[in-house]
Amino acid sequence: MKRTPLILAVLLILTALLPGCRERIVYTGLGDWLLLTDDPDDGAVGYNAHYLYVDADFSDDALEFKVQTYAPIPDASRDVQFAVYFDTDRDATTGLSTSTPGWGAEAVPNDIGADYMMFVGSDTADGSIINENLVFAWDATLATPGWSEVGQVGSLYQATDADSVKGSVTEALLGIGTTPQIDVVAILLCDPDGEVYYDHIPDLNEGHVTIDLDNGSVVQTASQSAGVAVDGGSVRRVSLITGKRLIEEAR
Ligand SMILES: [Ca+2]
Ligand SMILES: [Ca+2]
Ligand SMILES: [Ca+2]
Repeated sequence: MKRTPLILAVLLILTALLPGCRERIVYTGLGDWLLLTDDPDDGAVGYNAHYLYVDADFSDDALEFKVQTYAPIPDASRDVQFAVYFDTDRDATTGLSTSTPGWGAEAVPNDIGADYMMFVGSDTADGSIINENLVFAWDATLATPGWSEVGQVGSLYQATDADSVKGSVTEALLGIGTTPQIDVVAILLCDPDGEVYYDHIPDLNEGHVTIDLDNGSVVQTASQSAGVAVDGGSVRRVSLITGKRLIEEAR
């Protein structure tokens, strides 16, 4: 039978004729990535965020995230902190938000109320390395509501002189269960020991991305067309874990 090439040709043509049925999927080899946000080159630091992806395989329990930068990061384990925030109940009044007392806009995930956070990197609060590559849940029952560790980040990728950083979190750890949709914002803290630049993805005040876990698709609520909104720069140094100011008072 010689029908196979014909069928393949028809499938190829159909694929080409049916654009826009899904969000753009970028093929990078073995794993396929679903583009969440195209972030402007808005940083004072060369390697600020460009693309935020989630892995396109929604059949398993793991959500893997990748941030791709405009230039290579010298040493990703030291030079960036990659935090992905999850509003799993899609309620901006629960979790870390702009209304949380004592947290500056630099370290708050835009318009969502983040109930969980995946943190890739090391917190450099108090001058020592703590809180490496952990998953946190927001605990409103604490005397001062804050992040409480619930597990570890998987599939870590923190190379030297590479233009991406990756980590994964299980849906079970996020307590997602049968929740069909979650809202997501990421912050890439660039050069925490040097210039310090908080790159919000999407940009500050430009909303969030919704991931539909049932359909394996994403909805961007942010408008990227209004020009570059410059994120909070290095005015203050605030820990992404504690919301507290870092050592700037030392001088
Ligand atoms: Ca950026
Ligand atoms: Ca929430
Ligand atoms: Ca940004």
